[in-house]
Amino acid sequence: MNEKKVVGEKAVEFIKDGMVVGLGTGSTVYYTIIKLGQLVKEGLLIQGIPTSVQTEELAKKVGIPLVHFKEIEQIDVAIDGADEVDTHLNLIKGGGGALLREKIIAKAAKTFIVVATPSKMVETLGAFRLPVEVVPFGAELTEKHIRELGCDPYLRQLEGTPYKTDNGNYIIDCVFSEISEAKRLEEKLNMLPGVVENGLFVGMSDIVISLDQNKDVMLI
Ligand code: ABF
Repeated sequence: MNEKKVVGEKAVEFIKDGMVVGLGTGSTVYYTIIKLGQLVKEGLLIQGIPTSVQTEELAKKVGIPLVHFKEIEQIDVAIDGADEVDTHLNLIKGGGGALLREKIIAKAAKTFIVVATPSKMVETLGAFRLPVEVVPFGAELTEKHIRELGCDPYLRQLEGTPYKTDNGNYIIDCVFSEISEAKRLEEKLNMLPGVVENGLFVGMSDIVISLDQNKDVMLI
């Protein structure tokens, strides 16, 4: 069974004619976008707002009409993946490097739906390194401030040079091991000069679509 496909495609049941849809980034929401493209070909009338250049290209390829923020009143539904989902539906996101645009769109959406296979479900966040987007200027100093919050920070590399996000920033992946006070940590990180955003999505998820022990789709 292709768990990502089953979970990703289930999310399209929440999409109706006339909606503005936030399109997430990653290998699970990939299936959501493919399915939406098929439905658009069959007449579904939606407008998409992508959370990354990668998603923008995929949406164009499958024929989902895209719209810019200035042309809309609001985002009806945003659908996205996650790296970890805890029992309070708090998330770690950003493994794919798109966390800033993902968080902007998730926050703006009336409903934020997360598509996550069972391997993403955890008791407590933190086994996955927490991505933090920082401006390149003084990143070495920002990394020191982040370390003082109690983690081992690693500047994300790509082919031997610092990885650059769609926004031209760096990503520092932080080994916290266990994050028990996600809201506090999210706020402390974003207070640091040089930090643009971090991958803790606290209290933002409205629905999580996953699979139960019998591999049946479940909504949390
Ligand atoms: C995206 O989905 C990223 O934030 C995250 O890294 C990625 C992980 O999801 P998947 O396993 O579906 O690729 O939103």
